[in-house]
Amino acid sequence: MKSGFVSILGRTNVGKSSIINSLVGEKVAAVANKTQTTRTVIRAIVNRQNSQIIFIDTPGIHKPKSKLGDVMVENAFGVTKDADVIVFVIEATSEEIGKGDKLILEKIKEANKKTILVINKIDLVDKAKVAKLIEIYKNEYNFSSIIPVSTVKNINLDVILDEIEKNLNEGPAYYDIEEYTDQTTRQLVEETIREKALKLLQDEVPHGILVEVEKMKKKKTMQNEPIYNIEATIYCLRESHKGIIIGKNGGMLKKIGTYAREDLEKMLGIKINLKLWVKVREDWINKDRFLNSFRLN
Ligand SMILES: Nc1nc2c(ncn2[C@@H]2O[C@H](COP(=O)(O)OP(=O)(O)OP(=O)(O)O)[C@@H](O)[C@H]2O)c(=O)[nH]1
Ligand SMILES: [Mg+2]
Repeated sequence: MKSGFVSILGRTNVGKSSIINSLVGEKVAAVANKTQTTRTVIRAIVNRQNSQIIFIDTPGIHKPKSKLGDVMVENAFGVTKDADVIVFVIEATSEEIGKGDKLILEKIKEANKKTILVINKIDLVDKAKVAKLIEIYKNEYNFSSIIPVSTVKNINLDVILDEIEKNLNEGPAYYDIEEYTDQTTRQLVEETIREKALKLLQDEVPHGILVEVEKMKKKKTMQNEPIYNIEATIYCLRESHKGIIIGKNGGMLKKIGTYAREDLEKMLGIKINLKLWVKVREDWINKDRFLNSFRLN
């Protein structure tokens, strides 16, 4: 039996969470075509015949514009220090090694661990471009392997698991076989609501959203069917954002709620009654007292 912790590191929006969701086969982490989608470090578990791989999804590396951003980047590099294997994800569309990737490469060289380079989104470019990127990166570090993949087209994803397994040491199963994440149901609910808000809202509004579940109670309907009554608050940075999140005649909030409910019903296998509120928590992304829960230990 082999096992180990695998940290997924990369710039924001390169597809780290998409890769993890696909490899685990469950929706573990929020995915959106926005920067800074993942805010916290999330564990996701893949059980194979002779191994258990524990993935650590990390917030994307970016130039922080808030205290929250500082914490996110710090956490991403922080957990990578404890990983057995690093999976460094870059985008196939890159022309060369940009600033962000350069910084990550420096940290990888410092860590000097077994590192697999994954070039994601190959569906967007031609083969010659991928070959050129491989050449550029080969000269930078002695990667255990370089794997071009497309997560949306499901190309080469299983190769990532094979390569990780090769690089793991012998070890026990750290998690029960039926577990696939360390997140609580409450966290999954909060992340699902935030993901819908991220997808539906524009500009700076979605980056200042924080979701907190206030109540979660299982009940029976009149027809004796089980139902989850969930109430949550969406916090935002300022009054003007609140109006945008609620939308004309409450339309935007309704949409966020409907999309989140549909996903959660599938995920949790139970009917859900979801109530959402919107409140302002003025500039919380720069206030320490709200950021403590994001800090690791
Ligand atoms: N075309 C294409 N798009 C992809 C692929 N993989 C992921 N995406 C898209 O890329 C966007 C970002 O994906 P995420 O998985 O949220 O990226 P991330 O690296 O986790 O981002 P952060 O959490 O912000 O660091 C989403 O819109 C995905 O659908 C791929 O193989 N091809
Ligand atoms: Mg992510």
